[in-house]
Amino acid sequence: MHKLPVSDVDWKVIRNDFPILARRVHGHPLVYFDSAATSQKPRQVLEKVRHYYEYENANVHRGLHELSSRATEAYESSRQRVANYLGAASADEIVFTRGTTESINLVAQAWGEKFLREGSVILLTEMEHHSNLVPWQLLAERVSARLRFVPVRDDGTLALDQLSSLLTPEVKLFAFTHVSNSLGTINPVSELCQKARAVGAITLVDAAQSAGHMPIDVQELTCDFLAFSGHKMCGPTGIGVLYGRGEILDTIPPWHGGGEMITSVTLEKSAFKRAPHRFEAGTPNIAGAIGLAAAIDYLERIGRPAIFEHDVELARYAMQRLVELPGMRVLGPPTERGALVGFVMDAAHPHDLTTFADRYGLAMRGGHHCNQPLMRRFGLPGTTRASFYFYNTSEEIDRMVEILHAATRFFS
Ligand code: 7TS
Repeated sequence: MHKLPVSDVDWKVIRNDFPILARRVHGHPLVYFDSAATSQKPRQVLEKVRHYYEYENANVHRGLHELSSRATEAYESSRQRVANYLGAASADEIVFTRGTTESINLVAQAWGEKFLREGSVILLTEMEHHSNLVPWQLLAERVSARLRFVPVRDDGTLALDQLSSLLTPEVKLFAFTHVSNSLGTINPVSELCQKARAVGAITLVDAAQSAGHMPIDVQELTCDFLAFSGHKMCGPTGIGVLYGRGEILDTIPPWHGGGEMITSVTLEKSAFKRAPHRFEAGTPNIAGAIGLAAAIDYLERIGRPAIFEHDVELARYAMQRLVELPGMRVLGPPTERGALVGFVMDAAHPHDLTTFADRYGLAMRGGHHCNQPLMRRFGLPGTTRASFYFYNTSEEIDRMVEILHAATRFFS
């Protein structure tokens, strides 16, 4: 597929692929700065899903008829598409799930209950989204394992100097986010995976905020598991991925029981398919998988290096403009960050600020962003977060700053 050279991407033209961005909200042009929650969807993805339902819809792996074969082929080639996107060794390493949350719960339940025992340690970080915290708390409770956390420094980066004392041989799993959804911090995945491997720990990377934003190669990163959601990368909601390294995935017992995941069933017991099908009980989200593959095609046509470059530039410009505002505190590292900025202003509570901005068509998120322990770590009730994607522009950041100036005047 033709890839545009990094500097030649015409972002203003690409924006036209997103019909929703032409909307007005409360009488103002929409400025959508909430892509970390969910991204908008380009026409190409919407059309692909519609085409599937109009011309190819049937259940997969079941009927011996033309449409069923076509649906099966489309579903399985989407799996291959995801494998290529992640640099996985085989499509068998790709499990379709409902999203990041379900992917992590699969590992916590199916892998965790088989391999963790009383006294095992699960290492996490203080910056994890609740999706990469609560499933481990539940698991720890069930198997009497312990949780341990890599602290976050004041600048929003991980206290990596403490890693050697935290990564002891009792650590069986190290699960951490690639990009923080509140701070924008980009963690050094490859380094963390290597250090974990040195003590025999399995690694899980939460790529919810990175999979659609930057190149990812699971073999280069050397992670064992990696989880992400389609809806944050131009794909539909309700579809996500768990990548699991082949040797490990094959050792995990089934999770949900039902149709599609068995080889034979008697009234007393069943035998199960190999990974990944053993983890996909019941009718899967066929249209979702096809939509996700279309989203990947779309992102790959632009090119992830170009998308990342644009992200970095928007984040840099936002940081530069935001500090002009009185009583402004921006969280997270000053450089090397993902496409989002979380901030607090003396003038108003994050909820009030976000509600004020909404009246002017500016969509941001205010609150704890499913990061309650992290907010507590910074002594904050929450933040206002502006999160960007390649369809956003520096003019929209100017508009945000204008609205925040108006909010400062209004609240004081
Ligand atoms: N992990 C991270 C780092 C996330 O940012 C999110 C969602 C999830 C996991 C969960 O993804 P899901 O698709 O399974 O829900 N983050 C956000 C957010 O920042 N605002 O809304 C959802």
